[in-house]
Amino acid sequence: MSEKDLRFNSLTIHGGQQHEEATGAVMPPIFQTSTYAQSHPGGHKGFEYSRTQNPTRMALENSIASIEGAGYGLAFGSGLAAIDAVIKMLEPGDEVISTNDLYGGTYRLFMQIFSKYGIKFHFTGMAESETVAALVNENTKLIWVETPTNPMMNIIDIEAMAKVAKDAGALLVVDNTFATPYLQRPIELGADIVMHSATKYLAGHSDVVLGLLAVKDKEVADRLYFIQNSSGAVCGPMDSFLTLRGIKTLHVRVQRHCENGKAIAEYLREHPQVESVYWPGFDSHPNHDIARRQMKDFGGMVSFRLKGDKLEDAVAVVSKLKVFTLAESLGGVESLAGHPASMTHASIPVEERLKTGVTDGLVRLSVGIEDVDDLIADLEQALS
Ligand code: P1T
Repeated sequence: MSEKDLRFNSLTIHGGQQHEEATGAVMPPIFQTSTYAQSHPGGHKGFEYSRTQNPTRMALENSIASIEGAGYGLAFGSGLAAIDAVIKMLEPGDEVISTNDLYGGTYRLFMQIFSKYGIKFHFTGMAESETVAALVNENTKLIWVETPTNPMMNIIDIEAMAKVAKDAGALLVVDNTFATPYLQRPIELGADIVMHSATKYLAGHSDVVLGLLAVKDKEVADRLYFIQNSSGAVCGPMDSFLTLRGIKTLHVRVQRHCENGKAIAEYLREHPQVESVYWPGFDSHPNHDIARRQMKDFGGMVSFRLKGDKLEDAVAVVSKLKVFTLAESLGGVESLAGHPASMTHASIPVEERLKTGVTDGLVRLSVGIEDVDDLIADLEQALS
């Protein structure tokens, strides 16, 4: 059976993988080597130096290409390193249109690093594609989408954005960290590049920091391979191995994250201390119909705002949680809680974050795969 006949749950395990030739090892060995012997200059077996290629990293790169339905995969030392490589394809004077609700570190990279080099960033809500189309000009080279967004769970129509990007002659990049390819496959919807903080659901166990790109076309992939090798922000073989191992259970984990996320969102919606809950599965969530169309389910990320919207109340709730850990990050098997305004989104200027709804009383939950009754009991005691 060829790989193209395999369904998603089989691709997470087998996609792009081969048993190791020398021993038949089912998992790729952790090739902990910086370099490779040559019989004469240029006489090598396809590997010269581990910044350029490493067999364990390559197994991971083949896996992400396979599960995203892309032609090519690239792995980096962090999600931000992957984003950094994408923006390095641009030149001074080029412009990017980005969602205004996005991970604070992405915003910081755009505004505090790349703005200095003459790249211009426009930030806008992307609920409607007309808003984005109105910002297009002859310098627009890239459209940056995160969906669902971090932390407001806004849903952006990937197909509609692909059309705007195509009309503009720009590339569409989708940060698929929150959804994962189990829930959403942006390349099939017209994206050129899919980006992941694999630190999150793909690796899935809060033990790795790593970034991935999945790329549709060879021409774009070659430009990115050149940057990956020239700038050198690659991940090591051990982290590549751990991420590859995580991906093999992605489908079962995310299925449970979704079930638990739904139960928690519904519990919070009924809670008297909670003002609003942001979870794309609610009929009332903005662009819920698009989420229903482009995602298989609604994920395990849930944000909520407390009544009164006070900093001290949000801090008290996240500090009282016991099964949920108060921590940055998301997407691991264990449940985490965060306070975006002071943690993950603190690098966004306050007036900007308030515009997107990241107020002081907002709490973000990464719902893990524990017994959901324990998670609800924990929230109950923290909110009481
Ligand atoms: O942390 P790193 O692997 O470099 O990935 C950055 C990143 C990119 N995109 C999204 C949507 C993200 O959520 C992140 C990292 N986010 C967190 C650490 C967080 O707690 O939101």
